[in-house]
Amino acid sequence: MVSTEDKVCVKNLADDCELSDEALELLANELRSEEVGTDSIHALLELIRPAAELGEELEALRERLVDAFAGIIKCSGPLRLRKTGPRIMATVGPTGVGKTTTIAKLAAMYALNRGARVAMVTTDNFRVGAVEQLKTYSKIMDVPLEVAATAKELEAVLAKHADKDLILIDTAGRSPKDREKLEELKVYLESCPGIETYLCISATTRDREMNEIVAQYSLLPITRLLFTKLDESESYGCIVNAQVRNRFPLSYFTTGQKVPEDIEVATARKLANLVLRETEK
Ligand SMILES: Nc1nc2c(ncn2[C@@H]2O[C@H](COP(=O)(O)OP(=O)(O)OP(=O)(O)O)[C@@H](O)[C@H]2O)c(=O)[nH]1
Ligand SMILES: [Mg+2]
Repeated sequence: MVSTEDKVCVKNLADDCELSDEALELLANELRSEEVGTDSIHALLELIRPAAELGEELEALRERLVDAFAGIIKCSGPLRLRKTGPRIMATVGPTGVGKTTTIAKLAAMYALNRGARVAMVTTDNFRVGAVEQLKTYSKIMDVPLEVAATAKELEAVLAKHADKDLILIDTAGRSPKDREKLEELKVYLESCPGIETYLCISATTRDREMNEIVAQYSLLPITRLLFTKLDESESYGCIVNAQVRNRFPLSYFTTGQKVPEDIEVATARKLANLVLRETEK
């Protein structure tokens, strides 16, 4: 026979479960409204479920959820300079996402703020004004700029700047649908060893398009994701989805047009606070 004490205990447990389900459902809704994918929501909530089942309050659970992002989101940290030889990074991505601006921000950050020896390279010699955009930054920052349109030219430029700490390569925007141009870019980037390729995507991109961009650009030797225009985005779930689905670590977030200040190293906590609309503590 079930005792009264047992009945109370079972009832309390059921109440706790209902409360924990309610809290988890509320948090799931917050994530859903930010367009975080079902797969990521599930993974995040599983990490905080034990605390929810112990009856933790909603606010404490939300704080735990911020921490849980670190359990599912992979970030690379900043570009680390090497003791010997230059670190070489290239930005690639769809047109107009902010690749050139990002190169200028990184050049300024490393050359001006950290005193590193930096060179910039652009592949883009065919569009009116494309070289001028970086030339202006090159003059202001006193950082050399080279044009290397072919793999052979790139090889020569990299050899010329072998004494630098950091070489930043800016490529022309390509539509993810333009397979031929992407094939060309692949040959270019793979022609020289040691180039780290950062796929730049605007945070305003919708989930479906983003999947298409990552799928098409995966033809290239992508090593990192870099999200731009966070300041223009209404939601941040697509950043979570892109990282979790593709496993390329997140590198930087850019947050405006100003060079060099509008760039931040991507962290799981920063992303969590953006998604959950919390201010960084
Ligand atoms: N709001 C906002 N604007 C940005 C950001 N990054 C770049 N931009 C702006 O976006 C526009 C395009 O930037 P670019 O750096 O030329 O973009 P791109 O990817 O090099 O473009 P293409 O070379 O034509 O493919 C410029 O007006 C930049 O000022 C950002 O983080 N936030
Ligand atoms: Mg550009």
